[in-house]
Amino acid sequence: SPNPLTVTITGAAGQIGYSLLPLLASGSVFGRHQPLNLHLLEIEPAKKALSGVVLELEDLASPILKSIVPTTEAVEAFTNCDVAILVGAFPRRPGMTRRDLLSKNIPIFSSHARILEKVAAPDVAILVVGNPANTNALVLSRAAPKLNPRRITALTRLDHNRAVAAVARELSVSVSDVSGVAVWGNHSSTQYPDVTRARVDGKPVLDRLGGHDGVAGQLVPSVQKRGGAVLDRRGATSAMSAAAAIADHLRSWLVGDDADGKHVSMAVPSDGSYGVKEGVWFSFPVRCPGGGEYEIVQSVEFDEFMQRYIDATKEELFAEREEALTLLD
Ligand code: NAX
Repeated sequence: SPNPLTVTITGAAGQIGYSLLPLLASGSVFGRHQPLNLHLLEIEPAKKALSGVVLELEDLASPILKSIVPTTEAVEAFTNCDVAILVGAFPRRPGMTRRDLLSKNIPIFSSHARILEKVAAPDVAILVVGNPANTNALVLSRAAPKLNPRRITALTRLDHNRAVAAVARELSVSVSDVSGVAVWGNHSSTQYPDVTRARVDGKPVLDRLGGHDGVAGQLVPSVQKRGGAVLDRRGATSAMSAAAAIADHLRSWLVGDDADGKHVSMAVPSDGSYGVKEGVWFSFPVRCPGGGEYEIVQSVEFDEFMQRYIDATKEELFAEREEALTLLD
């Protein structure tokens, strides 16, 4: 069997960690024949809870789990790590602005960055989940200039999956028949879930979705506010669907199951594509050939309708960047 992969999960005793660990242990992310070492990082107050999660992980009796290392020491957690899933973050409390959230998270992500740069495997693949995810990815990259920025991505796959599923529900078709959907920009309320190019069995469906006005009035805001709807009913933020989206993101990016040749959405370092200057992590439609490569889909033609959304989310990301850079100094 292949050499074990070392996968580090930060915030492993949190809600997303609890839903993500069984997906990893069952082999549904890296395959049923890929042995794993799981390194689980938590902070002191969650140490006991983490030890309980470890008991349950042991009870999965997974044949692919070669070792489980629970720890509160980031150096131990990131040593020789091949894949880092950064879920642990300072939570948003009522009354906190995005700037407050950023200032609490900058120390976490810059310290993890410096440790990753020193002790992780040289080509470590990093997925940032903790919010503000796009800007935490930027902070990480600034604090660890030796890490290849293309190996740092942030999660917008949950938003992507929500948009695909919403189109399928709206048209009463199977999710697997829907293509052409993408999420652009920030993982925040300014994100643009583009369903105007959705296709069902390869055919455009914008008319059936109510045209531009229908989409702007209903589908787009319902995807943008979906997290709030879950929070309102469950009394807790999305966790099961977030964990499944992390699994999808890692499988597309690192294993190369590119959803039947459809593109997926991922926040990656901007490279000037679509007029988004370098310097932020921006969600684009990407194609993943496998093995950690991705390519930003280049063929989307913006109309005025779309450009307005893109400008708003771009503006927000560059404003977050400015704040992050001042706080980093
Ligand atoms: P929880 O609060 O349940 O879990 C977070 C865990 O992280 C806690 O157990 C905490 O002890 C731990 N932690 C905090 N600081 C840490 C540090 N410095 N090192 C290691 N561990 C640390 O939150 P959960 O619901 O699991 O969400 C985690 C993060 O994901 C949040 O920032 C949340 O906003 C973000 N999300 C991002 C999504 C995305 O699409 N990018 C969607 C889901 C989720 O909302």
